[in-house]
Amino acid sequence: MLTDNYLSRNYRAILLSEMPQHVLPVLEVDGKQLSQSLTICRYLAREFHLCGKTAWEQAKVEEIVDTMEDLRLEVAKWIYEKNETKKNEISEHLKEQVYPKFAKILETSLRGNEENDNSSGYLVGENLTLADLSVFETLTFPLTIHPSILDDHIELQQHRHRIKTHKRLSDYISNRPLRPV
Ligand SMILES: N[C@@H](CCC(=O)N[C@@H](CS)C(=O)NCC(=O)O)C(=O)O
Repeated sequence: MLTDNYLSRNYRAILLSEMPQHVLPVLEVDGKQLSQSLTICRYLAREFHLCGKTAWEQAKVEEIVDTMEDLRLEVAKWIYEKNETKKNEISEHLKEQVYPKFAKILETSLRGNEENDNSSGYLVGENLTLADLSVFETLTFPLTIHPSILDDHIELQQHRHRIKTHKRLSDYISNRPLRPV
């Protein structure tokens, strides 16, 4: 049973001081605490069999997760920039260079999986993996600031829809609270 505790800013400072690395997120399992978001993702993926079936599939899943971390770092530049002029420049760079580059990488991965006789519509192998979740989640915030990112990428739109409507995910995705960045 997962409890998703999102904290208001007021409680955050108090709680952070009690966290092992004084940052969030932290996963608590049976009273034990685990820091680092990607470590948490990989642990949960192993627990719930979302890492790929073979060593090769596992590597391909990690390749996509690491690629999404590269995208997240690019978007973070926009989030943390305070100067309006520079922020607009980063926004243009994201729209003209960064999103198209990552969209191409993801389309190639989707097509590569199909060419390996996987008609699942997932990124790696025949089943949902952490790679699909990582792509879905990493694009969620950018789509709120740049809603047209996927306009020219029908396969990625279909992939997003597939994750959003997955029977084990749709309730959670449609009912979870919006998170300020
Ligand atoms: N590499 C860490 C970074 C964790 C991190 O920097 N978390 C931020 C929030 S995104 C935090 O808790 N900062 C302290 C604060 O908000 O005061 C991870 O991915 O979990």
